[in-house]
Amino acid sequence: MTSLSRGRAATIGLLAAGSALAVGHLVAGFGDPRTSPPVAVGGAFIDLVPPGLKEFAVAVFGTADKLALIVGMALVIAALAVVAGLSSRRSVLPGALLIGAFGLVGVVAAVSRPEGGPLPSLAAGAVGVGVFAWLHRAGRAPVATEIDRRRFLATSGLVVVGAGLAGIGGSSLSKGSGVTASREAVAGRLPNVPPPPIPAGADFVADGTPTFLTTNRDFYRIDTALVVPQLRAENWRLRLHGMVDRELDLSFTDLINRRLESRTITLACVSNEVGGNLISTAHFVGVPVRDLLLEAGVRPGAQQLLTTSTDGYTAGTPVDVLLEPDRGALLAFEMNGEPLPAKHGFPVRMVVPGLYGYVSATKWLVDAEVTTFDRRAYWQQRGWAQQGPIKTQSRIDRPQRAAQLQAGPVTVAGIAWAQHTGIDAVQVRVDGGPWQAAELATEVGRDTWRMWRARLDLAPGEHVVQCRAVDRTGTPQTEARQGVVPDGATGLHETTFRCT
Ligand SMILES: Nc1nc2c(c(=O)[nH]1)N[C@H]1C(S)=C(S)[C@@H](COP(=O)(O)O)O[C@H]1N2
Ligand SMILES: [Mo]
Repeated sequence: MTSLSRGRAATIGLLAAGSALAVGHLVAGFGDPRTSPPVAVGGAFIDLVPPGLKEFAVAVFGTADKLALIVGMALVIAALAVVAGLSSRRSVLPGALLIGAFGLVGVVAAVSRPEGGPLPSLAAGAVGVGVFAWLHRAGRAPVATEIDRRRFLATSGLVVVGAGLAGIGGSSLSKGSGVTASREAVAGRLPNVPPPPIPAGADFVADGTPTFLTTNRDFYRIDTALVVPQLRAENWRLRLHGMVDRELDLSFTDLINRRLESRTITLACVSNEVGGNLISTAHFVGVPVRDLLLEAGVRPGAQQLLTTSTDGYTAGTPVDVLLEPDRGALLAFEMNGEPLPAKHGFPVRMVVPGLYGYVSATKWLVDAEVTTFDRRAYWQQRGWAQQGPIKTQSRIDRPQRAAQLQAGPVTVAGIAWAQHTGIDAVQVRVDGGPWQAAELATEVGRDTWRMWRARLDLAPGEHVVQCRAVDRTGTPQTEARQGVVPDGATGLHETTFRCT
C-alpha cells in the first residue's frame, strides 16, 4: 500500500469539505437558507457563548463581529479539513470518520435551532464522506505515474466543478425567497401616515454631529442572526396570546388597516459603550402596542410581553410600560417612509421609546405572549438585566480623538439622549475645569436624541474635553463608570486633542 503525499492528502480533505458545504448549501436553498450547515453551526455557537464577558457580549451583539465569526469558522473548517486529509495518508478511514463527524455537528446544531432542518447537514456529511473516499482512491495509485497524476487532477477538477455548481445553485435558491418582491408589493399599499415634521436647526451637521434622522442604510444594526431572516408580508401572522381575555391573530393587512401612528424615535443598544455609535434615529409608522393590549384585555398579574422573532430570538418588555397612555410603543412596519428593510425586521418589528433594543425592539416579529417575568427572554438567560430603560448619555463627535487643531476658537459638538424624558442641558468641561453650558439644537421630541455644540477658546497644548447631559428632571448623567453589562454603560465621554 502506498501512502498519499502530504499535499494530496490535504487537498483531498479540503475538496471533500468544500463539496460537503456546497451540497449542504444547495439542499438548504430548497428550504430555509439558515439551515445551511455553517450558518446553523454559527447560530448555535452564538446561542451558546457564555454570558458575562463584556467583550464576548459585544462580539455577539456587534455587526462587524459577525464577519469575524464567519472568517473564523472558515479558517477552523479549512484547518479541520486539512487534518482530516493528513490523518488519512494510509487508510481512508480516519479522515472519512472526521468528515462524517463534522456532518453530525451540523445536524446537532441544526436541531438545536428554532428553524430546525438537519437535512442539509446530513446531505453535507454524506457527500463529504463520499467525495473523500472517491478522491482518496483516485489519489492513491500503486505507482506515481503521469497517468495517475492526471487522473487525480481530473477527479479533483470534477469535484471542484460539481461543488461550485451546487454552491451557486444554493445561493441563487436562497436569494429567491421573495422578500425583495414582498417589500416592493408592500411599498405600494402602505397607508400614508405623514411623519411629524423635523424643525429646522435640529442638528449641527456642519459642526460634526450626525444628521438628525439616520438613513436606513446608516442605521446601526444589531442582532444575533447570521443570515437575515426572510419573512414575507403575505405570509406574516402575529398571535397575541397568553394572559389575555381574548387572543388576537393578525395578518399584515389587518395590521396596516388599524389605527396607525407615526413617531420619531432614537433607538439605542445596551451594548453601546460610552462614546459608541450603536444609536440611531428614524421615523417609524405602526400600530400602537397599547391598542392591541387593550383590545386583548391584559389579565391581572401579567408582567411582560414576551415577543418572539422568526429566528427564535425573544425579548421581554414590561406590560405596564407598554400600557402607559403616552409611551408610544409601536408594532412598526415602516421606517423612514419605506417598508422596514429586511435587516431591520421586515415585515414587522416592535419599537419602544426609552427602552434599550434588547428588551423591546424585536425584529421579524411573529409571536407576542403576555406572561410573567419567570419566563426569561434571550438576553436575560445570558445574564443581562430584566429591565432596560435607556440611560442618560452624551457623546462628543468633534473634535475627534487625537485631532490637531489651531489654537483659539474651537467648536465642540455632539449628541445627548435621555429618551422619553428629554434633554434640558448639555455641559462641557475643558481640562477638568468648571462645567459650562453648551448650545442645544432645536428639540424634536423627548424620545429622540438632541444635538449640541459649544464654542471654546483654547490655548496651544493638549486638551481634554468632557461632556455631560442633564435630563428634563434636572438630573445630570452619572459620572460613575460602568461597562455595558448588565444594563448599559455609564460615565463621561471625553476626547483628547492638541491645539497648536
Ligand atoms: N430578532 C431579533 N430582534 C432584535 C435583536 C435580535 O438579535 N434579534 N436584537 C435587539 C437589539 S439588542 C437591538 S439594540 C435592536 C437593534 O435594532 P436595529 O438592528 O434595527 O438597529 O434590535 C433588537 N431586536
Ligand atoms: Mo442591543
